[in-house]
Amino acid sequence: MDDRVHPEVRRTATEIDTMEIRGAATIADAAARALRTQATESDAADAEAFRAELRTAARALYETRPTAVSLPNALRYVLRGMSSTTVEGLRQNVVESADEFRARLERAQADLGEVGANRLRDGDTIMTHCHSTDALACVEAAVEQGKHIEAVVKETRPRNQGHITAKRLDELGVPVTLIVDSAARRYLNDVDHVLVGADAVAADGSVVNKIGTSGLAVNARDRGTPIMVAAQTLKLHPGTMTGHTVDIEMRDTAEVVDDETLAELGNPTVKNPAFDVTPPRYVDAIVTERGQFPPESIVILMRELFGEGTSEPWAE
Ligand code: RUB
Repeated sequence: MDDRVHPEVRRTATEIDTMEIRGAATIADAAARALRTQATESDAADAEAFRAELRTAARALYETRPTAVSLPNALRYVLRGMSSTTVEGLRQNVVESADEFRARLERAQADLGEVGANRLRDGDTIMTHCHSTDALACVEAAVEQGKHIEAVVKETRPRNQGHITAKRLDELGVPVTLIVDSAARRYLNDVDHVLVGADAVAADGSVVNKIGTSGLAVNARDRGTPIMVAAQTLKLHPGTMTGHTVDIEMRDTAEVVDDETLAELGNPTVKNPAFDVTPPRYVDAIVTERGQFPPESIVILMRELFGEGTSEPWAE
């Protein structure tokens, strides 16, 4: 890594890569915080060197994981704030835009939670997949409204993020039933909503989320269970408006099976995609801080937010 990249930024990049920092919103928040540190600690000699240093740090963060669009959206937001012509001015710009970004993220999640909570009735049971802070914000708001909510939580192999969800729901006082992923269809008759988050939402309303979401959505549609996606506008993917597709991360096969077992099995090929794409026809509502949208009309919100598209965060 370029030695202008501050150790704190390196550490954040490593933690995103190894998934100690994970989940689209949390990754975006950590990236904004890291750029802030890069700015406050920079000893760049002039404004041009400062800008170059920040762009280099942003690229190091960007190159960690490819799917969550909240990451480039965060980097773009912070870098766009750089308008001054002096180092001190630029430093101030980055600090302000990073702080503003992080505050907006927190507020958006709380606002989205209120919108999502309105879809949940007292006594409802939800089914979750993976761990999404946006999805949990909806449950938290519903609980705060005095509604009794229960949850069926899919463990979410191979990394079992469902365990984090189970713990958080327990902290909210929500009774949890934990199931293996392949038991989801059996329990779909017992639930009122499937509630998941998103790493990216494309212009056609497709939802990119943890692998297994699309199969869950197809099964839920078959059973007539509504599918609600909690995704603050930070998850909207501007590039998809101009035809770009979302890159699906392939992770280390050691997450699926260890080397010893693999050898015992005769070394089969192992694939470990981290995310999949749920077509819009399987999604009932995308819940954002700007209200809820049928997936097919999310592009209207995207045009309003991004115009007709954006370039790489460091190219502006
Ligand atoms: C996390 C995941 C989450 C989204 C949304 O995958 O798919 O559903 O990122 O999370 P991973 P949030 O564990 O591989 O990062 O709502 O917190 O942004």
